[in-house]
Amino acid sequence: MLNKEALKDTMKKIIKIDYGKTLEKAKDHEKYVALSKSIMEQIVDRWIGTKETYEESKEAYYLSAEFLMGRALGNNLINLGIYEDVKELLNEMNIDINKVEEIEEDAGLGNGGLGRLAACFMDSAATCDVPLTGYGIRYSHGIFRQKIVDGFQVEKGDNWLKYGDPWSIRREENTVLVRFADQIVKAIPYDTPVIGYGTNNINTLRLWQCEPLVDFDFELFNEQKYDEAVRGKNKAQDISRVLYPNDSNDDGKILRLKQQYFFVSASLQDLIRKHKSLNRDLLDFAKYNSVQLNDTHPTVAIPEMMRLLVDDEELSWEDAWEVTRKTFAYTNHTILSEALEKWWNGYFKRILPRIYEIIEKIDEEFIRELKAKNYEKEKIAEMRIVRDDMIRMAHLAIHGTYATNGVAQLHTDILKETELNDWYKLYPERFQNKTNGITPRRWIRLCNKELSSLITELLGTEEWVKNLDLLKNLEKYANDEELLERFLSIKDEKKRELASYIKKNEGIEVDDKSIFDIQIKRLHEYKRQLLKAFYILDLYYRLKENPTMDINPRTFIFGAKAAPGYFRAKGIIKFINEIANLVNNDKEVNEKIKIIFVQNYRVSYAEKLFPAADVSEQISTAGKEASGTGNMKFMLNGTPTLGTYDGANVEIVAEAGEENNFIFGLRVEDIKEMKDSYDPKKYYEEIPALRRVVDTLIDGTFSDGGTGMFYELYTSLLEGASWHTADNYFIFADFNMYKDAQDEVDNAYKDRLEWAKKCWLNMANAGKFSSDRTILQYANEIWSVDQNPIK
Ligand code: B1N
Repeated sequence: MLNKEALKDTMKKIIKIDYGKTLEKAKDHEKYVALSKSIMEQIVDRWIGTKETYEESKEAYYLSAEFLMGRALGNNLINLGIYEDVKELLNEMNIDINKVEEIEEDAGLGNGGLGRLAACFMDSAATCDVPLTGYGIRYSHGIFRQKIVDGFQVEKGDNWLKYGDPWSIRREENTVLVRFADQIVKAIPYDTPVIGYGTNNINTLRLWQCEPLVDFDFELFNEQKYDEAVRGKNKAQDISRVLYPNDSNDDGKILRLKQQYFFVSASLQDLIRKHKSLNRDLLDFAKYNSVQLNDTHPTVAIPEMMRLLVDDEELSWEDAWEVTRKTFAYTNHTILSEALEKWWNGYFKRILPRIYEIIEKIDEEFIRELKAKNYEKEKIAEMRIVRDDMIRMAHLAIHGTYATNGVAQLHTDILKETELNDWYKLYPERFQNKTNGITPRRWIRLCNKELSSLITELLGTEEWVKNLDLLKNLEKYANDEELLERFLSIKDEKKRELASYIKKNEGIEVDDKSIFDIQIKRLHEYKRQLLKAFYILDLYYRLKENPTMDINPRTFIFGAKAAPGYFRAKGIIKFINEIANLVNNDKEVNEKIKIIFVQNYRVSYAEKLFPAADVSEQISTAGKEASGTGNMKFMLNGTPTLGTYDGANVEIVAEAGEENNFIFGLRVEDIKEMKDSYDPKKYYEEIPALRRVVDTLIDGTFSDGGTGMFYELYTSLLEGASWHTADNYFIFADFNMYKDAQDEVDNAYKDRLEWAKKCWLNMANAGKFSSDRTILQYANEIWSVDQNPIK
């Protein structure tokens, strides 16, 4: 299949042309670039063919401010089915494939789950031959690189392009102009192939880079005003310079608004141009195009589409509205109020005055619609799009689209019954659920080759990588001791690999025989890393009191970035690291427990963590985590969940069985009931163990370096703050139940085979959580696009 000689020759040529040297003298990153470009050469024809085939019928587009792609090389080799061949070839050339893979920088153009979901969707669409193109921003700098210094998070710039970007092609000829009131810029597309697994289809991720119209002002230069001569250039490049590092948090900054409008306008111009070039009527636009809005971040697409159709294409307002509303669909990813985007209309008036006019007109017509339906004044005020000088993007998104979906059943139910209930009553037919998924290619086939081989051996085929429901056939091995031993030895191997990676990166020795208890996700109060921290500290004190306590040795692992401006989240990181410092340096408990906070958690680190996990921590306050997707990655790698009834945990447990997981804590209904009377002080006073660990925030046990972080955390729990009630994520109320569940975990782990069985049954029941299933539901139930395999 793979022509090794040809690949080798191409690599050699590229190293000559690009670096002016021979292969023998090439650096690892040069070999990486040469190999990647050689693969690009091999796929270009199929890429072109896919594009041409797709143009014949309806296509879908995924507009997203974030695509958290991670590394490309290993994944592309796996999807092309040539990983082993290339590994062999490199071996013959005295090159270690692992080294070449490890040199690649992550494309970290996203924050967390929302951005990674977009990346999984791209992989699944390509694999399932679904005509889906991704549109986003080619940030020069992705999510910051995190260092831990003295226990504090320190942010460094991310420079993912330092070795170039061999996986993208700059398409100068498809440049479009984007106009703001104060500036006109060029949007230049960079296309990256999205290679499906086991198919000839190759889809496209098109990311826009912002550049100035004129590079350089020669007149100013000649007047020796050097700074001014490049000022316009810098101002334009600012727009695609850096990803906003907020996850589940809205930062109403003018530059962020410019980013959103920039990529949305460029993408829609691109679509309209293509539609017209195929000689299609604009009134038929929605017949050929369906555009998914990934959260509200690209919602300015709705008024921008109106502007393009009415002002530029001279459609009537009514026709344009009809086309627009039939084109877009909206996915909601959160109900946290601080994450719901609201823009001050002053920004719009200043930067995008025509867009603001259009939004006002949409709002006026909406009010008319509600009045005609006899809505009361107050209800109208609550639902309208512009209120108190703020534009509420979720309202615009629901009103201006034909479908709104949540990302897990529980989340969708909460949207319909509570958060968006008014909207559900107004447009019941628009609401849908699309439970998230993850791609099995990256999240097991690539990152856990050992377990993948075992599965393939048992099933006698690799089909499961494309049809994850086949894993169900593995259930019958759940009592096969010999098989479970093989599973456990793979887990052990992955744990040893992780341990040595941790040793190298964090400089800490971990016991690879201990339970690896892992919580990896963005740092946020609602995700309750603090609950786990309190539990560990309590366990530490119990061990000190009772050194012979019989527990399995455990390594508690955290990985999390905090938004740079999120003071409390940073305080929690410092607190965890203070506990780690105490515990890890105490010889008395060292054989039993250890705490690792891995630095710079990201996609490529995740690929090492998920396969090595014994316990998956999914402990958010019920009702707050829309779905979660890390929970699915653990499950697929055979790891039981220790979690609350929240997000997709509910569905995970329904598939894998409650008896194979550890579910605890308050449920959505419980919280609803006790919300108004909740008094965390009562728990604090009545549970001495809780009080003891909470008090360490203020009693001098630990130091926050004089930042006031710990005191602030303490008061947020016991007193609340101007914007929230005390302990508003119910950590105290769940503390004892979490502790009990943790004890159960410890107990269950003692029986190795019983434990392995739980792991196995989780893996065997993970089929539902393939993003192939999710993407086909979007294709069938929202976009109405057909799978379209190329010849
Ligand atoms: O989206 C994921 C879900 O699995 C998670 O539960 C959810 O928290 C996450 C503003 C967000 N919701 N909202 C965001 C990201 C960036 C930003 O600037 C909000 N991320 C989620 C996938 O559905």
